[in-house]
Amino acid sequence: MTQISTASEGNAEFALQVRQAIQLAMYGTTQVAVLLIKFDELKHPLGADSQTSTSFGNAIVLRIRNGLRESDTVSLLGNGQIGVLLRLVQNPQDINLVITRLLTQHIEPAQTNDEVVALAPRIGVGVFPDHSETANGLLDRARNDLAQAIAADKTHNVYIPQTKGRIASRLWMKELRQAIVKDQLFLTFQPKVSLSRQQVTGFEALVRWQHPEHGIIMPDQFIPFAERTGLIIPMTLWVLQRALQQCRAWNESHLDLSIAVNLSMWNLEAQELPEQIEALLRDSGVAPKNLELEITESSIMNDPERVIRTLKKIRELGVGFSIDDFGTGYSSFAYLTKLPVSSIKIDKSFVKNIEADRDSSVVVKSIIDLGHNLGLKVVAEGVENVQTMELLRNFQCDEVQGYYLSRPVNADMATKFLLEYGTAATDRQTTIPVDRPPANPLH
Ligand code: G
Ligand code: G
Ligand code: MN
Repeated sequence: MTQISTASEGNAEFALQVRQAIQLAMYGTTQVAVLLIKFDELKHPLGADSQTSTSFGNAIVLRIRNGLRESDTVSLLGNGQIGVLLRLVQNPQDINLVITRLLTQHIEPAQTNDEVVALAPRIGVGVFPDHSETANGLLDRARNDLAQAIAADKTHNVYIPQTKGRIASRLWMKELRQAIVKDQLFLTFQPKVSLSRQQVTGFEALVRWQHPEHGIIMPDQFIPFAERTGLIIPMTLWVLQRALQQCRAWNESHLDLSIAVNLSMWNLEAQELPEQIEALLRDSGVAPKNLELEITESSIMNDPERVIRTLKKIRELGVGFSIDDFGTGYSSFAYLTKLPVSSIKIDKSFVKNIEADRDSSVVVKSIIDLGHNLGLKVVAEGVENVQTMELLRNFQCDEVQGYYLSRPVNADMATKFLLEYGTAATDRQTTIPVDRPPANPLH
């Protein structure tokens, strides 16, 4: 798809392609980079308005193109410049890699019709969304960057990606912000059931987005984005508030239940979190012991000392913590004993296979024993059939969660499920049938 245009039409054509690339990236999470390359020694041949200079320029364009991906574009522009458009940049560091490759690959002499010219490229860079969100903005930025590099007698300025909070997609950002304000988010609830007491001990709140055009969007599709943009903070507060409100309703009906809410790394790094949780608990009237916060191993690792301080403050309020997706993160065995957690949730990737796969079952059994030896409650997630549940019971697992019991469902269905199975306060010791799956409220 790499295209080559003549210098005269190159500028307009290139700008158009940059514009189209930005429009696409607006809805995605990739970046777009514009590189402007100027070859010092080529001023004359490329600048001259002649057949020779154009074919010479085209030869260089072809050479550059060989080092790029199919989706990238190389154009011969005016002023002895070559434009490179990188459309689908997944990793910000790739931009510097491409620049380095261009500099090392194209520095050797090139042969024109009558002379050998040493190539000394300079490169300027403009990146969406870091530097601008318009094609002209990116081109201006790349031109300025190039001029600066030339003035400083450097080959290029190193592109420094904006780290946290980099806005990858303005449209999503705007829509997601509105989703919170316009109440397009809603919660589903998935029960956790105690194997020894055969009662519902609590629900995990899982957020969904009812998008006006795209329908229901699952969290996998917007949480990573919310995390990148910082929107995860107001979103989590919203989830906490609604989850507590629902928990309060259940508690008022004398159902002694806890509610679990997932936190992300960003939440844990915010200093205000303990106060905010304290305020939300106070406003909702839910007993702190009935709130459980799920955190992952990897969300702790960025700044463990600080996160542990935050966790301890929240723990002092009486709120419980569990480690979610246990076994998939960077191992934090060193921290496991230092964290104020009360339970671990074994990741569903291990649980799913325990009847078929001996390795998985050994891992699951070992995690259960490890948890118990540390005085922790152990929950298995992703329980999809009765065999798995019975095996977990043999392994002395404390609680189970998964499609076999119930998918995440709305509050009314969750309440129905509760009344069917009983909780600590209802005193209805209904047993979970072993011969057939429980009625799935979704079907
Ligand atoms: O609900 P399930 O469908 O698809 O969730 C997918 C992922 O999204 C899980 O890893 C889950 O922990 C996460 N998730 C769901 N709801 C929330 C939420 O309210 N906050 C955060 N941070 N993650 C959530
Ligand atoms: O990361 P976390 O554990 O918070 O994610 C919970 C996710 O697991 C949600 O997406 C939820 O829909 C999903 N889930 C819950 N029970 C099951 C199950 O039995 N099987 C599978 N495959 N996914 C499940
Ligand atoms: Mn979870």
